[in-house]
Amino acid sequence: MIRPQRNACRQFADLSGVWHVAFDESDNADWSHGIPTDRAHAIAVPGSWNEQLAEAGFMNFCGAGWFETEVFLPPLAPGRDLALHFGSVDFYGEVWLGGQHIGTSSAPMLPFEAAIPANLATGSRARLVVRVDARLHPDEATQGITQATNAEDRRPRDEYLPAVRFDFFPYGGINRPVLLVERPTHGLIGWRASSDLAGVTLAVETSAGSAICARLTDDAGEIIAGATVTDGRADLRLNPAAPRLWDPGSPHLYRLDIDVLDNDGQVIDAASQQIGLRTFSIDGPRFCLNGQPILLKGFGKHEESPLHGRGLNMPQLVKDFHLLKWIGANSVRTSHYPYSEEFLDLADQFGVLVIDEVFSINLDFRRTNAATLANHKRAVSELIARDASRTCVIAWSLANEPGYLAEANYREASAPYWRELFAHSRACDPTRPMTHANVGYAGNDDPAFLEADFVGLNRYHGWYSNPGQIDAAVAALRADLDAVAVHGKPVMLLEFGADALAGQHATYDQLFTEEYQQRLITAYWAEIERHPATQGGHVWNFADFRTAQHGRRVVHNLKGVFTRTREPKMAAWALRRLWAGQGNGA
Ligand code: BDP
Repeated sequence: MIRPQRNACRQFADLSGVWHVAFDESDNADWSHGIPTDRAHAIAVPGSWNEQLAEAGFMNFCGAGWFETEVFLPPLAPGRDLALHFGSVDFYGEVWLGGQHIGTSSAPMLPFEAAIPANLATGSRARLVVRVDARLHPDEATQGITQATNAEDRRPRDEYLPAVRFDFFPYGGINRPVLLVERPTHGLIGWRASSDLAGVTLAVETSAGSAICARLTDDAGEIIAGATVTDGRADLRLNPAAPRLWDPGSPHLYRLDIDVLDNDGQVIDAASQQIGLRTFSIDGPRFCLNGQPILLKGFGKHEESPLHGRGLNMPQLVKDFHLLKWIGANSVRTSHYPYSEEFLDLADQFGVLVIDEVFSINLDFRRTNAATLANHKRAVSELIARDASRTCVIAWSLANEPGYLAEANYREASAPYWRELFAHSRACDPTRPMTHANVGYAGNDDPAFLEADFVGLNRYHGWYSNPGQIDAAVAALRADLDAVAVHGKPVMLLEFGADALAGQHATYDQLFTEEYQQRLITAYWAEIERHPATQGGHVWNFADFRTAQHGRRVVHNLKGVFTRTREPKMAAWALRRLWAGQGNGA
């Protein structure tokens, strides 16, 4: 799937705006020909329905919402196609145009397309209906649960509303833009671009044309390479004379243009992307960027904001990248799902390294089956297909906190699963390191560590254990780091932190105060810098975020160092000092 582009060969129209939605509470409606007007609510797309339609009673609705709008379909010239591109419909989407079923989503939280049949492209308006289902399937890589299965499993978390397997709100909606795409019927199928310190290697797939011409351009000029298409493929290499590298301090980007030419040298298809020259590697126990050791400093985040829910919020996204730079972070994990392509654009431009995470949270190995593994592989394949040519993406995280329920059979059930999943992922991208985020309950002997290129740990000593006891927390952290260092692989602390209610203070170590959050993060950071195996730390979380309703949360998870509206807590100032190398954060 090629990201929608605007150039001489490809066009798109953005269908963002106010649509209508009707909710099917009985779960048996067929409104594919149009939603009932007496049940329709105005809704902004992209955007989640929960906060937008809270007053209408849908804050906690976790079921099917039928969205509708009208779209103008231009008349099509011969050799041209129309399709609808959905950035993400959470979690599943079915699409009808003029009453015809034209598409179904694939892996949740990733793009999918629906081809528009030629008989509809007549230069007229058509009704577009999208059924959005906010319930995850039980055999998804993040397994869906209901209040009923929660109770059957005697889970500690059967008190969540809506029922979820994770600690964030299950927003429903069309959360990323919907684009009407016009493009050549035959042309580019896709490409894989990777860089090193000397230039760019490009592999292009096309269903038409006889040659590929690629250009790498920056303000210093342009270099051009050409190759003949053989069996639908062409391989190219572009080496600028004086290569300028990409890194967090100087994220220099080139523009890569790819043209498909016919026998007469006419351009019949074209696309482009931004790309930087960099390497990321593991050298013994170290991470290296462009051959130099690098300590990863940053955060786990979420895609969410007041009112928008998980809907793409560009002003907030831009603000977040300015805040990442302000605080001195160099990296982010896309906890716990693939983020928007707009996020990755900014990460490339601001020089933020990304650990790109597959949507798989708290995998319960009492309930995995062949379909779970197949869906997990599909989620990996589709994420890598979307993001493999991205400069900012340095590693893949294949799951967050599997074995969270400390299942008795976790080790034996998960070992073959991890072997197969990691092997599949490496076949999809042999160039980037892979990891997963381990939870303490799964143990320091998690079988996934054997498959991973670096060890990822989430640890909450000083919060869920040793509350209010920073010295004991750091001692427990050190014991964990020592235990996993035996693998001889770099170790990355992918989550640590403490909730703090902005404005809550104390002179002693008290949970939920800004002082305690700051002191705990500062003490962890000293241990991260001190421990020889540890190559980075990501604070949980960048900003406070909404969770499902639960006795442990006061509306939000408050582990953000920024509030949900992005005001800094004391810990944000402390990290800014620490990450700029200005003292101990106190
Ligand atoms: C970790 C999860 C994360 C939670 C965090 C917490 O990976 O999603 O939000 O704990 O409890 O276990 O704050």
